[in-house]
Amino acid sequence: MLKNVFGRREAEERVRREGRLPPGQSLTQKFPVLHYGPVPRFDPATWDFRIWGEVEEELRWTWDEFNQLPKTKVVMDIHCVTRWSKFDTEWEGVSVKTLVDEGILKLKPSAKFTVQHAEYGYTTNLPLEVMLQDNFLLATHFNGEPLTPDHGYPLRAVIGAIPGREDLKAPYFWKGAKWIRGIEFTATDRPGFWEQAGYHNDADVWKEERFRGGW
Ligand SMILES: Nc1nc2c(c(=O)[nH]1)N[C@H]1C(S)=C(S)[C@@H](COP(=O)(O)O)O[C@H]1N2
Ligand SMILES: [Mo]
Repeated sequence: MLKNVFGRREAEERVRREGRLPPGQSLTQKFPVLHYGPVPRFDPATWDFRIWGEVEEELRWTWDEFNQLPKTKVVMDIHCVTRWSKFDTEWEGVSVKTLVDEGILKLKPSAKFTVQHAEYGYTTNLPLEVMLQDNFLLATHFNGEPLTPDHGYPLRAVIGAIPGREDLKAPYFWKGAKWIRGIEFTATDRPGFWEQAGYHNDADVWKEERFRGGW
């Protein structure tokens, strides 16, 4: 693998040259684990995924049903606000855009924003148009393997940057909830867990929108 052939610094120089290293970030070849609170236990008998809010009909899937939805693979670069970035990460899962395009999810015209709801009450918000981008996925697999418990098993949202797709908004990685259990579509914007704690609402990695205010 590349990471064994090149050292961290060389790999970082390469992505910098390629214009893929956002300001203030540094490349990691590890996969840091970052979250608030404990790692939840997964019980397939009681787990469900719910969609509600500004939708024509509410949806609820069991774990079996969720796994029958159309699957998509996306390769992207992920950027944590604590300054690590991980490149060429491969995710497989369900694209919200695909659900809309295939008529599985019917949004009301009043749906303008989204709130991801995860275990233990973690939430994070995104404008609808960002969740419908190609760089947002409800992922079950990372690099070909099911997620590990500490990275969000059985299901997590991921958002990152797709190289060459400067047309897509690329927020920091906290905008992807691990252990996600549902999505609420809303008419007005509702700040999530970190957003209420002072993190920037838009969180654009290229504009370095880390925190609200001047700190
Ligand atoms: N449920 C939940 N999801 C979360 C968080 C959290 O605290 N709780 N932290 C976010 C942050 S800040 C980051 S950087 C990523 C980290 O994902 P990782 O642990 O797989 O690297 O998860 C995000 N999703
Ligand atoms: Mo983060």
